[in-house]
Amino acid sequence: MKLYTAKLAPNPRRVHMFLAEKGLLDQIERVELDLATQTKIPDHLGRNPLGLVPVLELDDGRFLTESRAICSYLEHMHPEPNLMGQTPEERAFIEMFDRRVEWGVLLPLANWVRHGHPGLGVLEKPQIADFAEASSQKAKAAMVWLDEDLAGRDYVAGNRFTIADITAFCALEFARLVKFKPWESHPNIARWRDQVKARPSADVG
Ligand SMILES: N[C@@H](CCC(=O)N[C@@H](CS)C(=O)NCC(=O)O)C(=O)O
Repeated sequence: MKLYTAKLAPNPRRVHMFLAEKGLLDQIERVELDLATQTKIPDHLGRNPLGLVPVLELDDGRFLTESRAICSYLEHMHPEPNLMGQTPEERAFIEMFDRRVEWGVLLPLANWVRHGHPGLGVLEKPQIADFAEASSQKAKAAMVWLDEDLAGRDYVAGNRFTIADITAFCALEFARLVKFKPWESHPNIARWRDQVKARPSADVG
């Protein structure tokens, strides 16, 4: 298997962190692509017509895209440690929380960064300042419910670390590019982030 991926980008980082938690980081070859020049060319469009990373090339030559689908596949192939739930109920709730932070936290933060950071103008054409501003408002509002959610439990999806923590953590790390540090004003996010940041997988970019 081979992972087409990129440094610093939040979705590839989700998969890197997931692999690190599974102890698989060094077992899968990683091919780093330059997002500015190597994702919208025929070679990569052949792997993913959307021209995005991550893409996992399976041993039979098929290309699996979408971070969560890649993680689901890895979870089935390497069930321990469990990151996506053991029982039908647990799996469903972890998926619910993971999608909640993917759409409610990662999406507005990514749009804020992509439309608001001058360095990402090469990927986002046109960059729309008003959209960056609107996305920043949505992201800030999301921090309120995330902080409230985390008041009642240790991790995003319950009392143990799961894929939902990986998604939320990678989203917040990416937002440091626009100097967004919600842990400075939201105590439950701060406590949760400290716990996640202490894991070795958090250092994998
Ligand atoms: N829904 C996809 C999103 C993938 C995605 O947006 N990847 C970004 C990096 S985080 C990318 O490849 N960007 C390249 C570009 O915008 O040209 C997933 O979960 O994997």
